[in-house]
Amino acid sequence: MKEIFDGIKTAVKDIAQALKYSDFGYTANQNATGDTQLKLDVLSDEIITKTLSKINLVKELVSEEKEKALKVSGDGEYIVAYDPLDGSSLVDVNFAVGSIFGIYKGSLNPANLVASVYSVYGPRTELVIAKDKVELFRLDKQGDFAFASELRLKEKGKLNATGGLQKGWDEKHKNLIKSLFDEGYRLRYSGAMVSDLHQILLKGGGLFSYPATSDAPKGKLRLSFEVLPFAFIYELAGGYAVDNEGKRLLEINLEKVHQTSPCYFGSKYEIDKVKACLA
Ligand code: AHM
Ligand code: MG
Repeated sequence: MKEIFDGIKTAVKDIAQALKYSDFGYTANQNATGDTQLKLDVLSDEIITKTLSKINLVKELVSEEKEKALKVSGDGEYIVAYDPLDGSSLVDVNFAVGSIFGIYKGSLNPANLVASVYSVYGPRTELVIAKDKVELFRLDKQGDFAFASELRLKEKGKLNATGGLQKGWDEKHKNLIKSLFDEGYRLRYSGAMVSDLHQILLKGGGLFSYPATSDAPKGKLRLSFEVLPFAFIYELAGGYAVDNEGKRLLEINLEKVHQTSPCYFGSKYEIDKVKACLA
C-alpha cells in the first residue's frame, strides 16, 4: 500500500502547486452529480488519474469528476475512489480546500475500505493518512511530508458544523442543531467538508453534519469518495459516523458510484445526542 500512499503524496504536491497559479474559472461542463466543473476540478482529476494509473497495485479509479469507474492497466486488487478537489467553489475566496481518497480492496464496498487519505491545501499543505492509526503530516521546505502527530478525538468537543439550506432541514435536525448551540457549541462551517472535518479532528471533537433536506432527501455528500473515507478516519480516531437513522455509515449498502447519504461525524457525546434526537 506504500506505493499508493506515495502516489497520492506526489499528486497532492502537484495539486498544491496548481492551486497557487492556475486559472480557477469554470468550464462549460457538468460532472455526474450535476455540479458545473471548475478548470481546477478537471486539472486535479487529471493529475490524480495520471499518477495513480501508473501504480500496478491499482486496478480501478472512481472519481467525483468521472461518470463511471475507470479501469486502469494495473493488475492489483485496489480501487481508489477520490474527490480530487473538495470545496473547489471556495478557491476564488482563497479558503482551504482538499482532496479525499478512499482505498478499497477488491470491490467498492464500505467493508472493503482499508485506508483513507485526505489533504488540506491551506496556508500549509497537510496530509492525513489513516490505516492502522490516523496520522498528520505537513509538507516541509524540502518538499517532504513530515510526520506531525497522531490524531485522536476526545469524548466531547465544542464545534458544530452543519450544511444544507436551513429552510430544507426537518424538525429533528433543527432541534439537534439548536440544542448543541444552546449548550454552548460554536458554529464553524466553511463549506468545504474536508476543512470542516479537519478542524473538528484537530481541535479534538464536535459535530459535522450534512443532513437530509427537503430538496435532497438523501443528502448531498457522496459515499464512495467523501462520506466513507471520512467515516473510516473518524472511527479510527475514536469517533463515530452515522446516517440520519443513527446507523453506522460503514455498514451502508453501496449500490452506485455517486450514491449520497445524509451524514453525521463526531465524538461520542455528539453522536449519542444525534441518535437520541433523530430516533
Ligand atoms: P464539492 O465536492 O463539489 O466541493 O461539494 C461538496 C461540498 C462539501 O465540501 C461541503 O460540505 C458541501 O459541499 C457544502 O454544501 P452546502 O453549500 O450546501 O452547505
Ligand atoms: Mg466534495
